[in-house]
Amino acid sequence: MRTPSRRFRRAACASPLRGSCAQAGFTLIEVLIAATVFLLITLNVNLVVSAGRSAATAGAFMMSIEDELHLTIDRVSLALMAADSREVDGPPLAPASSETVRFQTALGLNDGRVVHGPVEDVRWMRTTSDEGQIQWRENPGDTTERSVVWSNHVPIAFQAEILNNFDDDNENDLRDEAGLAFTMLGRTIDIHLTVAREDDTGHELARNKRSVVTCRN
Ligand SMILES: [Ca+2]
Ligand SMILES: [Ca+2]
Repeated sequence: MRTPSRRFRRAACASPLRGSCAQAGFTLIEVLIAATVFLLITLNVNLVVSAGRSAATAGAFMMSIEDELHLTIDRVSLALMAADSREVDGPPLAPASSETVRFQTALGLNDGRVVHGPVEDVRWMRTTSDEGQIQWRENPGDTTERSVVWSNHVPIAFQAEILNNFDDDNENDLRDEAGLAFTMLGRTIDIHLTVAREDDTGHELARNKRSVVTCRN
């Protein structure tokens, strides 16, 4: 009586697609090698897919930080661009800086006199021990006050800056600047902004941007 193994080998020899009968069939070692190779390929594919997913997630997270940073600094810049430079209060000359600016917009002339809009301000407000939000306010402190939050993820200090040591730690020509920092020279206002958020693993990612605007009046 033929064993199943012998029948398999004979069938393999009979196949026109096979080479010599000496090459037909698989030894246990060949099967083990094939299984090991298959396992290694599967593991590598899983690693590549996993790494790809992580990179895509990290990229999307970083993009959301960049979006918040650009949107916020654009809003601050547009608000200050319309300000009357003679009615801007708060920003000092560099290397000092402020985290608040108060201003009024010049609406136009009436009988040769400049007509101003309501008082507005942009300020950093602490929400946790080391983080805060950026608020725009109209008629601040008044019963008619209106306010809008432009960002919720602004750290207490600009990236890599150490507060209250009277040093420019991050070498950007500002000393002890906050996560939102204003300076002013003539009609030009310099804005520095950092946005920082923690990802799912608790790792903090931060981006910063500088914008220089010139008041129209
Ligand atoms: Ca600095
Ligand atoms: Ca410092």
